[in-house]
Amino acid sequence: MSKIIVTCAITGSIHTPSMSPYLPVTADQITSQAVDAAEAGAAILHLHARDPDTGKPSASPEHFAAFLPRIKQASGAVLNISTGGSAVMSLEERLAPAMATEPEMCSLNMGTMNFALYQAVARVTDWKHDWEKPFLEDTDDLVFKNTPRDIAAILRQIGQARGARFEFECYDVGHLYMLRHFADRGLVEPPFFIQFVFGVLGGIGADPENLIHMKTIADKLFGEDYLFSVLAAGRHQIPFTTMAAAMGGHVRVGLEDNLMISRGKLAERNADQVAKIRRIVEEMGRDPATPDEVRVMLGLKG
Ligand code: KMH
Ligand code: ZN
Repeated sequence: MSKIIVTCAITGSIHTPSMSPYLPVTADQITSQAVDAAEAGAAILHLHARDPDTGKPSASPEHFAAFLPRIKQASGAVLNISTGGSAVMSLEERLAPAMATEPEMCSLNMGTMNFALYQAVARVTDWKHDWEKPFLEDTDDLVFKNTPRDIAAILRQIGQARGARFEFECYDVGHLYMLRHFADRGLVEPPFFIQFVFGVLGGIGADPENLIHMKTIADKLFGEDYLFSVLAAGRHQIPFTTMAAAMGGHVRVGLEDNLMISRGKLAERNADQVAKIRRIVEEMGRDPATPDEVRVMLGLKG
């Protein structure tokens, strides 16, 4: 079977410090966890920043600059800068980190949606920082805004103008049609690296039938012109990435998507989740692609 692309999403903007003492928030923590994840087999590192004092998700280019060059130099991995940021940030804020650098790769969220975080909040009783509880409790009315105009702006400003390629985050079947629309308009060229996202409340649920359906429709819309990867929230992470690997797809793990390493046990490092999925996929006869192999597979500028 072909090489498998392992992405690791190091910290994200959903989980908060009270949920896990292992969630990296400072530049040193993000750097060391990212470099370890790359050593464990992740070829792509999906990156968000945090305010180092409070752990709050940050779109400050300075916070990104405190770790991006260090990770690049120490790992050689493909660095993928989030343009999703956090659902409470404006589009301008979300794009600032990618606009401040020359990213090889960025995420691009393919539709507007609800983004409720009930599961993430359920476990926490004691809050370390003042911002966490209101941030999480507000999600009943949270709209993650990614209109066609927003998507076109990202494709033009980050893709066409800066040469970045994308991890197209598709949280539902409709998002695949949105990507097809922009490909038809000529704003983006294949090969498309499509991240199927399962288990976010507001997007498609984590049921195996939905993975089959997402792939069936993606095959119909993109034929040979795409690669799919899978991420799933929380406890669905390893079952869904395992299914993706068995179907010839690619995988994303990391503390952005799931804080645990096994039932009831927090992951102490992102690298532990990478090592776990690596063991599974290697048993299936799939070898992790190196960063340079990924650059060829996805047509990155390098
Ligand atoms: N938080 C994930 C469900 C982004 O950074 O652009 C999707 C994500 C979004 O990684
Ligand atoms: Zn992200």
